[in-house]
Amino acid sequence: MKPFNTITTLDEFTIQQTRLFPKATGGLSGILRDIGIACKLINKKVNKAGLVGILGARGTENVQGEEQMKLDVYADDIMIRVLKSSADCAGIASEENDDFVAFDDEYSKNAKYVVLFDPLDGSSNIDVNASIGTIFAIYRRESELGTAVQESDFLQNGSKLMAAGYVIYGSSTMMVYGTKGGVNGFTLDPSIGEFCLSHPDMMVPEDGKIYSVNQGNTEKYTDGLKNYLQHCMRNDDTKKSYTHRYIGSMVADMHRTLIKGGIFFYPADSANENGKLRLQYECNPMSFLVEHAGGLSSDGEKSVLKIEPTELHQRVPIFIGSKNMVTELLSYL
Ligand code: P6P
Repeated sequence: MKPFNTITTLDEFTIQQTRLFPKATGGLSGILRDIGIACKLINKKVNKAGLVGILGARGTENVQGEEQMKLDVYADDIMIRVLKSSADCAGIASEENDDFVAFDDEYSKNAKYVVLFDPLDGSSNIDVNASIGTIFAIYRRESELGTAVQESDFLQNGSKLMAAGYVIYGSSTMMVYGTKGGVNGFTLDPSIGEFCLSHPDMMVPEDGKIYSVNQGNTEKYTDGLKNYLQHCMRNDDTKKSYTHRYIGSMVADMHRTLIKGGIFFYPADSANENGKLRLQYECNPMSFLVEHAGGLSSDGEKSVLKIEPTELHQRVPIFIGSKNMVTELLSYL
């Protein structure tokens, strides 16, 4: 039995996990370590953005037509540079880049994994100091080892994910990642520069009372969704009372949902027929985490993980969180 004050770092944990799978080669541990390094570098900049003149807009737009913040591009650049020098990543796709990036050196072409990421999600919150985060999704490549990765490597459905997670830059900096073996949380200890296991075996509470949605869009919702929101806001002794919480940063809203339970949703509406959030580097990684922590995700009809991707930056509606709350909402659709 380890003494109570023994810490388990992210590296120790991923290597312990590797030992559980005899055929594992440690490639996944390597990628998670590299993502941890990249996010520690991003964290350094995020924590003092106001001091180093890196706040604010960059005067450019990304493929989504969204204004790029200086920190968005910095985070994207760090993720690409660290993963390009990783022994285990053959290529990446990112919210900030129109197309995927195949790493073309011989070493990378023989790597087994590809990584998709949103380097700094919620970046519109940077200037107001609200929590933001990096979201990542790790797939085993399907194309032949030794060749450059193909677009098909990045269009695999969510049930094929090997691992997925996020780093939240909040009151503390935490990495939460999941594999089919479960979901675990690691808090960055700045005194040793290590992510240390702080939330082992995370499970989404089966029920909750927090609903998280941008209610400003209500008029554009279907009648079913409007009725659900009326249900949430109705306060009488025939039902539990609900609380509305919406940070406007998916990582922050999802981190709260994972820990406290509740439901987060960004539905389609009359202006956005597929909703706003991207399937491959926002909805799939979060759905993978939540479903492996005992929760539910849906696009309104089926698990988000069952959606067959057709484009790198496609958007999908998402309803995700505590099993009972997602089931209740879906009954209104
Ligand atoms: P809205 C941030 O821009 C983001 O991509 C997610 O992090 C967040 O959940 C959503 O958009 C917020 O969108 O339309 O409510 O501002």
